[in-house]
Order: sequence, then structure tokens, then C-alpha cells
Amino acid sequence: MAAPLVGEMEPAAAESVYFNEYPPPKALPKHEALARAFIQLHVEANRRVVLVTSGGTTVPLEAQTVRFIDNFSAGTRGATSAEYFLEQGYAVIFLHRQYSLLPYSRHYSHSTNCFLDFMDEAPPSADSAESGHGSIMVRDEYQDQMRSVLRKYRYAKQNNRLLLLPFTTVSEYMFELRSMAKIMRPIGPNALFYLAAAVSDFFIPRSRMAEHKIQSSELPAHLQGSAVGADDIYTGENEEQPSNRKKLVVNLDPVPKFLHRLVDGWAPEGSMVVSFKLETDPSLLVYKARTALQRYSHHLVIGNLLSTRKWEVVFITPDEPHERWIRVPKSKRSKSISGVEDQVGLAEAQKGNTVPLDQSEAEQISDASRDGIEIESIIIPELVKLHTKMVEKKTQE
Ligand code: 9Z3
Repeated sequence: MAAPLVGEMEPAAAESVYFNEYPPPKALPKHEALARAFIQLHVEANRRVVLVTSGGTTVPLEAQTVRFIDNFSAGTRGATSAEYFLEQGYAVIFLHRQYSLLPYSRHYSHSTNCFLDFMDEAPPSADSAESGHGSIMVRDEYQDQMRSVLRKYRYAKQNNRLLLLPFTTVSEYMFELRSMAKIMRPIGPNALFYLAAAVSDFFIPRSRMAEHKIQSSELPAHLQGSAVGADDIYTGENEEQPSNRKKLVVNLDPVPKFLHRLVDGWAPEGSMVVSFKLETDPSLLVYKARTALQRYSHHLVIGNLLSTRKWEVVFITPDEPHERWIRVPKSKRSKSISGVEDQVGLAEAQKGNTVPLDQSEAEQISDASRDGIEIESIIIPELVKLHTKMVEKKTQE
């Protein structure tokens, strides 16, 4: 009988197999020390702490990695949500894919919002006459927005409210998640897990991974050895029109689902765990989100479709109303190049469960952003209400 795949084992057994197979990330001891100090500070202040995971994960094809599989996530959901959690008084551990979007700097990074477009060179003043250069300044039309972002950023930094921890591969993500959850134990019910990272579902186990760069052409016999075996590269013999070009066939295993272990083992007693479910097919979203909630027995699944994720999400909860849609009102939707507005509403199973936004709330929110409302500005306050309820229940027990 073939040995079970790690993704098919009991959660605790899968944990030890998986974590024994990989070396922990080099940065882990440093991250753990930073997180311990961060948690200590916020336990003393009796402050709530949220672990936000954000961005994609890579799946290396080689141990000395030249090539990897990746996914679309830029970390917008995570970085934006972190800002709204900070606004709600939470301290945030931001476990993110390296080089994905970060809270606050996201407003001025990457090519869509390049920081250089916000700046200008002032004409030379009397003081700068010698050099002939004016100082660099923020353009008039961006002053207010940038001041507001800068103040919030500096507040978070100076008051130790935000801890940024990067990862790259799916296994680094797993190690970091496990460590952070355990380190957060002293926080108890004040801890919240907000798992927005797009974690790869498939990977190559370490035992089957090529050590060196996979070769695209045959090596002479005396150089063959540690490279990927001939079985993994085939020449297309069974094709109708055989080609001479090499193909690479990649055989991936399912990544073990560690949400069970997070909920039942790693996370603090009484803490709240929120996972995300991403689908592209509207007819599957609610079903898959409900199934995830039943399977892992946690507290909330936030479902979203790739094409409408900036305008609507669904809260799937164990308690009434079970399915609750959160939507940005049509007039306040931001523009999105990849989004498909026609698909808003298609995934709703039980019509009429949308959270109404009262007018003043909507106006307040829209002032904060030039391009319409960010859906996270609605998601986070709604989620904080649920967390508050849980915390209150736990403290009464
Ligand atoms: C999400 O569903 C996030 O909302 C997005 C955010 C990744 C869609 P962006 O970074 O996108 O703002 O561009 N995250 C979770 C996706 C995921 O991998 N969920 C797992 C699944 O669906 C469960 S943990 O099976």
C-alpha cells in the first residue's frame, strides 16, 4: 500500500511529518524574539492583538530555488485590513509575503501608485542658491492625503502597534504561523487571527524536490546525477506530433490543511479565528465557505470571489444569520481593472442578507479615500463587533 500523502493524514501526524521535513526559516528565531517582546508589551496594556496574514506563497521547484509557482495575491486585502484594525485600537502582527503591499506604504508603492508621481522639485530658494537645487516636496494636491497617511504610520510605529514579519515560501508561512500563534497565547481571547494570505494548495515535498536547477536539456552522462531524474522530464513521445523540445512534468502534493491545528492546538484558548475562502465560480462560493467552517469549527469564514472581492464579501458564521453579505454601495465602488462588476450578487444563496450601511457611515468612509470606499473599512468594524461579543462571552464564563 502506498504511504499516505501528508495532506491525507490526521492533523497532528501531518504536522510532525511536515515540520520535520523542512528546515525552519532562517529568520524565525529573530521573528520569534520580536514577537515575544511585542506580545509582552500588549499583554501589559491589555490590548487586543490581531495576526493578519497577507499576500501569496511561493512553491519552489528546486531546493536551491531558481523557479517557483506563485499566485496572484498582491496583499491588498491584508495591508488594507491591517490599517483598519490599527484604527480600531488593535496591535497588528503583519505576517506577509515579502515585497507584497504593506500597511500605509501601500498608498505609494508599486507601479499603480508610484511615490515619484506624488512629488515635485521646488524652485531653488535663496538658501539653496549655491547648489541651484530646490528641495523635494509633495505636490499640493496630495498634501492632505499624504499627511493623514504619514501621521497614522508614524503613530503606529512610534507606539509599537505594528510588527512586520515577512515570509516567501509556503513552508516558511507554515512555520511562522505556528510560532506566532503559540507566542500569542498570553493574549487569550483578546487574540484574533485574520488569515487573508492566499496560501498555495499544492507543493513539492522536500523529499522529492530537486536540489539544483532543473535542466532543460540532456546532460552528458558524466554530469548526470543530482539533477532531476529522466522520469521527470519527458520528450513528448506519446504526442501525435512528437517534438524535440523537452517538457517538464511537475507532480504536486496537496499542502496539509493546518487550520485544524491552529484552532485546536496552536492558538490561544478562547481566541477568534477568521479564515478566507476564495473562489472564481459564484455557484461554489457559499457552499465551499460553509464546508470550511464545518470542517475546522472556527468562528468565521469570509468568502470572496476573485472578480468581485473589492466590492462584496460574505460572512459565513456558525450562528444566525449564517450568511451575511457585505457590499460597497454601487455609487461608492472603486474602479478595478481586473474586477467584473456584473458578477456582484451572483454568489448570494439567500437573498436579502446584506448589511445596510447608514448614510452618515457611508459618507464618513468615502471621505477617507479618493477612489470610493475600501470594503475593508466595512469588514473590519463588523468583524470587531463579532470579536467583542466573543471576548465579552469569555470574560463572563
Ligand atoms: C483571500 O481570499 C483574500 O481575500 C484574497 C485577497 C487573496 C482574495 P489580494 O491580496 O486578494 O487583495 O489581491 N484569501 C484567502 C485565500 C485562500 O487561500 N484561502 C484558502 C482557500 O480558499 C483557505 S485558508 O482554500
